[in-house]
Amino acid sequence: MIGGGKPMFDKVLIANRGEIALRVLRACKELGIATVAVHSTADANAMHVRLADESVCIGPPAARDSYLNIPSLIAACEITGADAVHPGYGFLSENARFAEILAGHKIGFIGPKAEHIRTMGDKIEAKRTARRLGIPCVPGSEGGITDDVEAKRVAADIGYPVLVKAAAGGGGRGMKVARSEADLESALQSARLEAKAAFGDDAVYLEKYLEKPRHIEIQVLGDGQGHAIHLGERDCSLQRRHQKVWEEGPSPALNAAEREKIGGIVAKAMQELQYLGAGTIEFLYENGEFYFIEMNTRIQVEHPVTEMITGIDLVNEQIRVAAGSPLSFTQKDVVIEGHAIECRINAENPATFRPSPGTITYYHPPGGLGVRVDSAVYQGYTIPPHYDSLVGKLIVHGRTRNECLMRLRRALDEFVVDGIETTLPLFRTLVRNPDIQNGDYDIHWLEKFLAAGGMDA
Ligand code: MV4
Repeated sequence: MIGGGKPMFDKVLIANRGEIALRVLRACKELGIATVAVHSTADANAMHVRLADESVCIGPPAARDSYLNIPSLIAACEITGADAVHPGYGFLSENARFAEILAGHKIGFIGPKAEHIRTMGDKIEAKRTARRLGIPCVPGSEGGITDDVEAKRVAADIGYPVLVKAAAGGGGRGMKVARSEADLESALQSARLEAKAAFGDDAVYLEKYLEKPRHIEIQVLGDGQGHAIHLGERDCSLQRRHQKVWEEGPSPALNAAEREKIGGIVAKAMQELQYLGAGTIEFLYENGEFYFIEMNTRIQVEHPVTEMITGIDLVNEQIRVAAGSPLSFTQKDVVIEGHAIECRINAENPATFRPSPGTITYYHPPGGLGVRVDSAVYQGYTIPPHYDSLVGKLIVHGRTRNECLMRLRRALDEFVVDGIETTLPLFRTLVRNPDIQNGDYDIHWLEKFLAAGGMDA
C-alpha cells in the first residue's frame, strides 16, 4: 500500500495556482492521493486544473476574491470532501487563522502548527524565539522600540549604521537605514508610517545594519514530535528589490565545517520547538558569522535547489508529516551531492523588469541530464496580469559548481519562450559573468550590476 500503511490523506485540495500547484499535484499523485485544484475565472485553462482529478472555480481573478478567499476555499473542501489542504507558497501559506479555521472544520493543513506560523510571522517574536533556541541573531533591540529615547540608547549600544524594521514586515518591506543619530528619528517615523499603512501594525525594532552580507537560508523538516533535520543551505543573495532571481546550493561562500555547525544549531532548535513540516531559517552571513533575520514557515519557491542536491522530495515529506507519519529519513541520511542553481524566469523585460503578460506563441523548454523545469505554462497559454509574473523555474544540477554553470549556460541557450518578453537574457548574461562564475557576490551585487547598465543592449 502506498506510504506503507502509515497515516495518509485521501484527497488534498491545492489552494494555489501556477507551477507550485503543479508541483504539489505531482507529489500527491505519487503518493496515490486524489487531487482537487481550485482556480479563479482567469485560470480556468491553467495546467493544474487540467491535471487535477477535480477542480472548483473559487471566484473572479482578483486574489482577494479567489485564492485568498477563505470561505470559498472551505466550501470547495466541503463540496469535494477534501481531507487536507496544501497552501503552496504566498497566498494563505503563512496565514495562521486559515490553518486554525481548517482545523475547526476537521480539515488537515499541510504546513506547520498555527502557533509557529503566528510566532514566526511576528519578526520580533521570531527573533526572541530564535535567541531562546540558541540561534545567533543580528545584534539589536530586545523587543519592539516604543520611543525615540530608547531607540537612541539601543542604537548607541549596537553602533551605527542601524536598521529600523517592521515587526509585521519581512521580505524587505518597511525597512529604513539610519547612519547616524540625526537620521534615527526620521527613519523610525517613516518605518512606523510605512508599517502602519502596509500591515496595520506600526511596531518596529532595531538591528545593527550589515553592509555587505550574503543571504544564506537553511532548509529544515520536522515531524512535529521532536524530530527535525536540516537539509543544507541555499544562497539567495542575487536579488532585485527583495525578489530572489538566482538561488544556489551549496553556497559558494561556505565550507563543510560551517555548514555542519549552523545546520546542527538550526536542527537542534527545530527539535526543541517540536516544529512540524518544512521551514526555512534565513540568515545574513558576513565575515564568517551567521545572523538570524527571519524564519519562513512554508515551502519556498527555491525548494528544488535543495531537492536536486539531496535527492529528497520536500513536498512528499510535507504531506507525510502533516498526515502524522514520521520523516522518511534521519539526519545521517541527508547527503549533499553536487551543486544546483535555480533561475526564476519571469514574464518581464530583462532590463527594466516591466511586466510582459500575454500569450506564449512558441515554448520549448530545455532537457537533458540534471536539467529540471518547474513551470505551468505551455504553447498557446496566456499569462494573466493578475498574479506574479513567474513563467517557470529552471533548476540545473551538476557534480561540481563549474559543471552546473556549464550545464545552466547550455540549458538557457536552449530555452525558447516566444510571444512575451522574459528575463532569460538576464540569466544568459549572469551565467557568463566572472563574479558570478567565481561565486563572488553579496546581496547588493545584482542591483549594482543593473544600475551600472549590465543589461543595456
Ligand atoms: C538586513 C540587512 C542588513 N542588515 N538586516 C531584506 C529582506 C529581509 N529578508 C531582511 N533584509 C535585510 N535585512 C540587517 N540587520 C539587509 C537586508 C537586505 C537583504 C537581505 C537579504 C537579501 C537581499 C537583501 C536586499 C536588501 C536588504
